[in-house]
Amino acid sequence: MSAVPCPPIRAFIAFGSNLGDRHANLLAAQERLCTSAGINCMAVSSLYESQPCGGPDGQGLYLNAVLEIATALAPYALLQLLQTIEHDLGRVRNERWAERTIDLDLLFYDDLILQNGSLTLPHPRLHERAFVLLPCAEIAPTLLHPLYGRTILQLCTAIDLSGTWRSQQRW
Ligand code: A4P
Ligand code: MG
Repeated sequence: MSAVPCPPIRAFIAFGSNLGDRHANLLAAQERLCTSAGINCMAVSSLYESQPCGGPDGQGLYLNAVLEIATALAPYALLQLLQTIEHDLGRVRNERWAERTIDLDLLFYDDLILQNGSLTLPHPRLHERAFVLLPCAEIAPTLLHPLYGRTILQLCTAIDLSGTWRSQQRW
């Protein structure tokens, strides 16, 4: 039996960077993802600036975005690819929510619901984060959260959106 889903799955990836050249980090991650085997890039949000949420004091602002892909990769293969790209772009894992060159989170993999040590789907904190919901709402406002039964736009109305705003920078 093949582990490769067919037809391709619709998935969403969150990008975040608040260390080094944030814009270059996001661009490089997008370039790597969109040229990877088994991935077609379908839509990308604008870039968003955001106040750091959690983690140590004194961190710089984040640059965030969300990318929609169609993928033939299975969920764990996709997670592994994201982590390889993070590593190649200089991601160092130390304190939780510490500043980072690049964070690539898998938000949704179709409507799959999953929870284990290495992968939770949908991403467990996406529904409470303006820096994820605002860019996601730009490209997929009617996407339904499979656990909460609410669209991305509806989730946006339930949280405080201050602290995240559209960046002047373009891709
Ligand atoms: N993991 C489980 N599920 C997933 C998933 N759906 N996508 C596991 C990606 N990874 C997933 O992640 C820790 C572990 O989560 C991984 O080993 C993976 O197997 P990590 O990237 O090593 O560490 P992290 O990102 O610091 O941890 P965590 O808890 O995932 O952090 P979050 O929730 O991603 O938050 N503030 C602003 N303004 N903008 C941001 O982008 N990001 C974070 C990170 C905090 N504050 C932020 C931002
Ligand atoms: Mg992460």
